[in-house]
Amino acid sequence: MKKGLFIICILTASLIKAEDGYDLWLRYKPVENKLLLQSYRSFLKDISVSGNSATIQIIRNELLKASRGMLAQIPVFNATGNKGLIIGNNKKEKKNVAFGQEGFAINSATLAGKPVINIEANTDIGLLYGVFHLIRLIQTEQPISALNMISQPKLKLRLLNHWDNLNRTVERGYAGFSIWNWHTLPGYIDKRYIDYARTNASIGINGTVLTNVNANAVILTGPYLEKVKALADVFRPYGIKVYLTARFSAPIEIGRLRSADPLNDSVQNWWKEKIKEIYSVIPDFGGFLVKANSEGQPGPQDYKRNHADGANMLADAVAPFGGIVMWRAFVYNPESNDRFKQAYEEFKPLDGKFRNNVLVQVKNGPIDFQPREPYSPLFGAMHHTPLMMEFQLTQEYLGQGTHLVYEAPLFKEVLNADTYSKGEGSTVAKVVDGSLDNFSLNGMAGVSNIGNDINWCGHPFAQANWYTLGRLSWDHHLTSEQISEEWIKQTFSKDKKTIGVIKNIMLHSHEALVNYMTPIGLTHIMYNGHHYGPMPWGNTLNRPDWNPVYYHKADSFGIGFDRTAKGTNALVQYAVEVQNQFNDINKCPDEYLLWFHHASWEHKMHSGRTLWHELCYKYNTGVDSVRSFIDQWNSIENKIDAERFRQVQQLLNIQLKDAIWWRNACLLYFQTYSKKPIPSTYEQPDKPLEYYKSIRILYAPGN
Ligand code: GCW
Repeated sequence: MKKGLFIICILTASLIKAEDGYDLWLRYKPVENKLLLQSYRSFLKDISVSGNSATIQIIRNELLKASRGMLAQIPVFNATGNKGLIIGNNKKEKKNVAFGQEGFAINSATLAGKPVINIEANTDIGLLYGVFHLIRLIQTEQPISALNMISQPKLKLRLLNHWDNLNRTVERGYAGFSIWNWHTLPGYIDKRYIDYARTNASIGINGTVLTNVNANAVILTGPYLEKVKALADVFRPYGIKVYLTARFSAPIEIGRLRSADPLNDSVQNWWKEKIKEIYSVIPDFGGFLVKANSEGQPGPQDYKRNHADGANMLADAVAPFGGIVMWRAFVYNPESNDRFKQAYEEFKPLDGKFRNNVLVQVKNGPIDFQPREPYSPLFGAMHHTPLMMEFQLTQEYLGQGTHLVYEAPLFKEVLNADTYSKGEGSTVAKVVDGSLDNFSLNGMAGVSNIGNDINWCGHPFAQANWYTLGRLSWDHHLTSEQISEEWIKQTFSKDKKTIGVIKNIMLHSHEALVNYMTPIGLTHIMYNGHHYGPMPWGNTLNRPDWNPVYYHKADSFGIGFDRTAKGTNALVQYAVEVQNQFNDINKCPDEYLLWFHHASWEHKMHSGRTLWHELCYKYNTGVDSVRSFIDQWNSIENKIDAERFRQVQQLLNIQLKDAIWWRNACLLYFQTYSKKPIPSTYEQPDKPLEYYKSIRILYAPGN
């Protein structure tokens, strides 16, 4: 028996088996460090788990799976004995406030002369999180013999937002069709639903909005609620609540009312009855996410009411059941002279007018998930309303399913930004976690990048962005580097050199993309409609604020959007300290220059180069970075299984072509205004602008 195991270990170590990526970061591969292996084995040999809830059974199964895979050992479960690993609910009358509802403690101790590890929590879900934490320590090969820790999530709502339609297409989805098979639900429970819940629980995600914010009222009808219930039943023991998007005009579309006016009694009653029905089917239903009066979606403004009127109507109806409403601030209309200012203009006057079970959900930047945006000024402006962060995991503007972009640096940049709204140190993170204004209701959402592709996310590295959402919403103090290292060890390799190479690629990937797509604060210059590829010349859509030329404003003088007092004055939406960082064209950080200034082609950048030269430099740096990612990736060929190695290699090659496409198209187009040559030290475009203008991608995914 022992000999057999030994041979298996040798085989797995030398023949890196092909992997399809389905197991994500829960691969449970054999521990390589011998000393640690011994220690893990001794702690996980005898496990005592008390209780018998569905969650406790999940804990047992997970530990069994983890021990089998990583330690080649089957643990003995003994509910009463005080053995190596003791997992137990805090039975004391008084709950331990340090754990809260979802937190846990892990302590190493000695019991009757034997070393033990105790995992303690106030709830079974807390225990599950504790167990996943311990498993993560083992997967990443950290010592566990001297643990003494307490962990509690910094945010209450840690949510995925699926933009999944009922016909299984996914808006801005690049990983296949929706994993929700509405047709076969509720009768058929796809294994994926369980694996989805388990994977989310492993990183602390505790809620999921199942449907697209461009909502379909049909989801609120009886037969569909049965389907939602089936999913909620699967997710519950994993600590995951289900939420839906509410189409504001549902009372008309499925309720036969003539109006959806939030101040109308019959409308209010309709929602009350509907919500009662939902809770009778799903007693722990989380609540609603709403996109209203944005991009053609119905909303309270259709009846001359405001966002608070709309949100509060729904909030009153879900309140008796403990539900919440996440009301999105993603609004803009063509009348404004600057789309940047819209959300603030509509929402700031409503601060303090929302019920206390409403959060306003704000995209990280003022425009729309662009490669780099300054943080949305709303984060410094709403001290009487909890603001929920909305990040986009799906890479709509970040190379979609094709480019390798690790988003943690982007998210951290926003979270660390200082709003100065209550003096220095009023970071966006403190607004979002509620500590700045004392909100116990707080949260972070990520627009999902999950689909039915075998590896869930399309690009093997896109999984890291899902992982990041969970880890950052649990603890936003974690660094991009820590998160990447954890993820790499669990997903690709525990070899030091390999980790170093992959980490280096990941940590530079976002900046590389910014450089080859939208350097120096350029924004929204992508292709119309599907948003893949460059189209800085775009000027044909009816709404000016959908056209790239609206955003870059290139002319013979220069380029960029003047948001100072001489321009649209959007800068006044920030605190004075922040205005001072951006106001002066000579002091404004290079990466935001064209967000706030219309700068001359001759403008002297901090590097000493002119703006035109800097643009050429940045676009070329971006392309060079991708070339270097390819070299780095190739250097670890024998360290990664062939299947995933080749997948990433092929995608990186496409990414390089795309980066060159972006660089050439943008530089040639902007050159028609700058009238300056691309310095001869840089690679020259091999085709004329007309060629780039003629490229059409008719069937891009995700529309
Ligand atoms: O980024 C834009 C997308 C739309 C999306 C919208 C939103 C769901 O292009 O597809 O619609 O944002 O966030 O509501």
